[in-house]
Amino acid sequence: MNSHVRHENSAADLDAAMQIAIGAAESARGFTSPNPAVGAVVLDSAGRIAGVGMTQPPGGPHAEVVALREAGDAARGGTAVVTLEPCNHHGRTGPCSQALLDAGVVAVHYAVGDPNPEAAGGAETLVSAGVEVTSGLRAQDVERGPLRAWLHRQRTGRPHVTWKYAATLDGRSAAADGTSQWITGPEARERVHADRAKLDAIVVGTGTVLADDPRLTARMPDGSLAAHQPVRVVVGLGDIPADARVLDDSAPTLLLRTRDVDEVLAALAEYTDVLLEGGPRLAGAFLAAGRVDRIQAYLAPLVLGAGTSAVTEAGVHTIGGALRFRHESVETIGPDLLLSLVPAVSDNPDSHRT
Ligand code: AOF
Ligand code: ZN
Repeated sequence: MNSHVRHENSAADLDAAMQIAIGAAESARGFTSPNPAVGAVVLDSAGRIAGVGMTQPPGGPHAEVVALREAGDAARGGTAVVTLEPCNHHGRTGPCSQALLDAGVVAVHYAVGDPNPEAAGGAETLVSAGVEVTSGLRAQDVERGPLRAWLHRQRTGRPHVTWKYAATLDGRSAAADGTSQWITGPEARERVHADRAKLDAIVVGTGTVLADDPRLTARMPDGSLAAHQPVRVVVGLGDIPADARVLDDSAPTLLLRTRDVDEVLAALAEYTDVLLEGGPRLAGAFLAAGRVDRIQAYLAPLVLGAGTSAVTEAGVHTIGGALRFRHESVETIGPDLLLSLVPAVSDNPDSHRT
């Protein structure tokens, strides 16, 4: 290692760099599947930002390599801040651990270890070469944020399922006459479209297609299509009309003639980040099967007093059997609330959940 005294990055500088890396990773979500969306920042030897990178589409360079290229010679004696442990394998690209060593980086701070056994080991390689390595910086933000679905799939082998719905204060997703448009305000709708543009697949039941004729595309505020469109998936035994909007050519569409939740997930095994958008029966089936990994509940300050519930038939018959969730975050979005919830760990031994 260099014997001269080098600039020591403060904890605040590293934290700021990690926040930039997380932002970079977020911007790549939707474009990297099946690879994780990773972000990287390279600081020069004086602690200034010299390069920022994010994972490129499969076959393209990893985040670290993009950031190192931008930094060029400024990486020598510098520091890399990365959301995921640098890979150690010759996959579609060379090992990032080696790229960091070749560039002369002397410190690496990453948030989350790589659970993929093929790619893991980057930290060890770097330490063996005399690089200062730490892990855990903003790990929770990364685990809940850009790497959430990918980590879930690495752990379980299944896509990560978010059930998203909008409902009134009394839990209705449609009025008595079936009308359901504009429960939430324009701010929430914009958020939904921005989130859609980062997904791999959106799932709905045939009933929703018949009732609402949704497009299920990710659109920009001006109505144009976002750069990335998730695959649209329609689940159910019933037919949908040939002129349903979900069958237009703005995004690919998959028709799954089943009602079994695990058959749906098996058919979607190549996807990582999946959104379940309704309707109430499909949501109930996923909830009953314990296959909802996160809920995004948009609560609008309206009362209908009648109309369709957001969920029907979730397999619960008594209060003791209620499916319980805890909130990860609560946001206000215009006039609405967005609750992000995850399954509460159950202490009920009869529960299907663990
Ligand atoms: C990193 N930086 O930006 C990403 C990493 O098929 P490959 O060669 O592209 O490798 C994919 C694996 O590499 C992936 O499963 C994960 O373990 C790691 N992804 N690693 O150092 C990155 N995207
Ligand atoms: Zn890599």
